[in-house]
Amino acid sequence: MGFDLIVTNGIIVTASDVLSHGIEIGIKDGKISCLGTCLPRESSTEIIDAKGAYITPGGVDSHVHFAQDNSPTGDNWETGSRSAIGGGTTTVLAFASQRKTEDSVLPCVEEYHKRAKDQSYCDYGFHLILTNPTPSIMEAEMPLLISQGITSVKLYMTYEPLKLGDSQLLNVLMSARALGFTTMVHAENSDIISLITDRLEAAGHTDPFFHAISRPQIAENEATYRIISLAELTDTPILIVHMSSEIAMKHVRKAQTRMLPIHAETCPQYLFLLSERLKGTHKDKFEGAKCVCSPPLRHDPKDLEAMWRGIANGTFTTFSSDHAPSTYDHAGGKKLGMKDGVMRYRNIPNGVPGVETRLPLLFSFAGREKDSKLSLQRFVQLTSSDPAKLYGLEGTKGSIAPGYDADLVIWYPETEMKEGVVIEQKNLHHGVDYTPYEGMTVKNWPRFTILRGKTVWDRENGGIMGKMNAGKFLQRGKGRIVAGKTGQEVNGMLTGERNYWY
Ligand code: DUC
Ligand code: ZN
Ligand code: ZN
Repeated sequence: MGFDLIVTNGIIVTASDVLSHGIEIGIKDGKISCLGTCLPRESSTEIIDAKGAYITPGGVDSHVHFAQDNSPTGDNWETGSRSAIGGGTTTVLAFASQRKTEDSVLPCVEEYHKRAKDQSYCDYGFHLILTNPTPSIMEAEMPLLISQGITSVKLYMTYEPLKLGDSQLLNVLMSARALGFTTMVHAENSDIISLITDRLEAAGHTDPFFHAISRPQIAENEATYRIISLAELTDTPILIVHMSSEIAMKHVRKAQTRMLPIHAETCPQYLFLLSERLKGTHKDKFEGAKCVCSPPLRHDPKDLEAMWRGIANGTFTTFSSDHAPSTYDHAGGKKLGMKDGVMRYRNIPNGVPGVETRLPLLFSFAGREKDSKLSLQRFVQLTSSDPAKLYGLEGTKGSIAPGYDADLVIWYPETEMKEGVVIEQKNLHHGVDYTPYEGMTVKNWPRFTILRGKTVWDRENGGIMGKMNAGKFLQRGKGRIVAGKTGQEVNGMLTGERNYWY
């Protein structure tokens, strides 16, 4: 039994360990078959020398938007997934988005499958965005989707075409508890945002900077507390996506201390970018549109520091890109927010690209040095192993261990990366025409990305090596709770009180 590939001379990092230098990875039929020393070679065995560098599991980006109807100028599956592998991500979880007018989700799921089929460079799955959770969808269609490997939903508390009211949220949470799907929530208070937006508009404050003014931290704070309360009441695990504010994050931390199964995600933009970026440049004030995303970029470096604390101390379970691509210089992209020379932030499509830069940005701050912001193991947890567990990919994705898919990132040894890498749009592989991280230096970049034992990214020899149809749809199992557990009593209720009605 020979190996197809042996990766030698590296330092393997998993969610729990940094192994000794030189443990080899033996790969057969796309899977890791063993870790060991002096693995037997055959003439047909390919050898990759990691040159003493770190090897981490292929990235699992559990929050990307590709080929969605509401961002037609950004990435399709070809460009989005190509960008993923160029930055070390081997699995993406994207969205199939139900329209409010649809009373079945099956056609929309089928449509999103079609968009991705044979178009992806990396493995992929779908979350379902539920905007009209009718009883028949929840009772008949959700079990079917779960059996087909779509085991998570995203709910919105804001955005008119997407948002659910509290009673709808409660009903979906109760279904989630009964059926075992994972629930992601976009938590911002819709009415606060609408009120401020209308008043800003009336006062003529419509340029991109006012996007941040229209969605203050208190809107995230209130919605976060509310959804945690609804999840506590219904005893349902949730993950609050793209968190940006310390005041909101503290509710998560407090819930976790009580062992409630409340998870949270943050994204690169909330660790690195501030609202001043929304002011654009001298040359082009509208350029601030490039950084319009929701929740918005916050004002103070202390806000970034707070998110870094959540990264390091375990409050966040996942670190995703929320890659939400809209071309800047396109009438149907970010320029929708500019009409007859007037800037109107409320018409700017929300989102920033980031699927390719996610891993290098965070890896730059991971390490064993005193001033590292997070450990290497924590890097793996956040970017790969914990999203895999939460979204039903445990045992297949997110670790370097026998039986797992051979998805790897091989970084550069520090000796070959003294100057780091400057992030430049011209070197990225997405379909968008900018990166918000232009000019930033990261310490390292994936030298190789390996997907199921095949090299799909070789930075020095041709770059993208994978094929557009190499990525396969991942039929996911039910996710597992990573933080806390179900079965906790509700604050202020009698023991077992919920049993009267639940
Ligand atoms: N916010 C979202 O909720 N979705 C996509 C992009 C964004 O900024
Ligand atoms: Zn969102
Ligand atoms: Zn999103």
